[in-house]
Amino acid sequence: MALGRQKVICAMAQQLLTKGSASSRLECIMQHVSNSRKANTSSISLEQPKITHDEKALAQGAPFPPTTPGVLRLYNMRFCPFAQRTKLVLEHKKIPYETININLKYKPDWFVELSPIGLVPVLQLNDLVLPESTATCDWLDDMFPGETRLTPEDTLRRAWDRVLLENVGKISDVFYQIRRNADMKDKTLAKLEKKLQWFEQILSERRGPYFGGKTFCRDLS
Ligand SMILES: N[C@@H](CCC(=O)N[C@@H](CS)C(=O)NCC(=O)O)C(=O)O
Repeated sequence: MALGRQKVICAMAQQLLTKGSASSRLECIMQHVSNSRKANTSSISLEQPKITHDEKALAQGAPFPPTTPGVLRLYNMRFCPFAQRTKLVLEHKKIPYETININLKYKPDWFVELSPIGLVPVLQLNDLVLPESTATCDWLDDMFPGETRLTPEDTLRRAWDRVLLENVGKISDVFYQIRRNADMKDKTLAKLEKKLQWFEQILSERRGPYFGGKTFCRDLS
């Protein structure tokens, strides 16, 4: 959680440097951080929300869909692999939530205002707004641990999972790098192979069918 929150604060700080007056952005960041401290499991409604994943994406000009107190909301884009991380965790933990699909080419103004880094996924619960897929997954995992826990209790193991996620989780970048610069193909593939060998070695030391070893754990998608 600490790491997740740190990421959010860093992302917000980055935003602070690039947009708006420093003092008003700082106020906004402090508000986000203080709101995230207030949220807890009991503030989430367990009723099935009415707005589902199949709704049309909202674009510029679309009115803001009013929130319902206690209803967890996911701002999503249907083909966004990052938002799918958050969705997978929500589904795995059977947490009721509503989905607002966003047209990312023509974002509604209210989404730009609401989202600290301008990207999906974003989770919203009452006054809490949380961006960044990994931060949302960490937060959900901390809020709803129990049998559906996805990250290890062991803090060092958890830290190592983060190392793997940050390094090997970005494998898709390689395909884009090769597409952008075909001359670098051999060098890029050699780097990828080295990384995969390192990953394989760690996985074999974990002796389990899953990334988490013997138990199911968040994957690297
Ligand atoms: N690091 C972010 C990446 C999220 C991201 O890149 N989302 C894309 C959609 S897949 C987005 O919102 N793009 C809109 C834009 O770039 O303006 C995360 O893991 O949540």
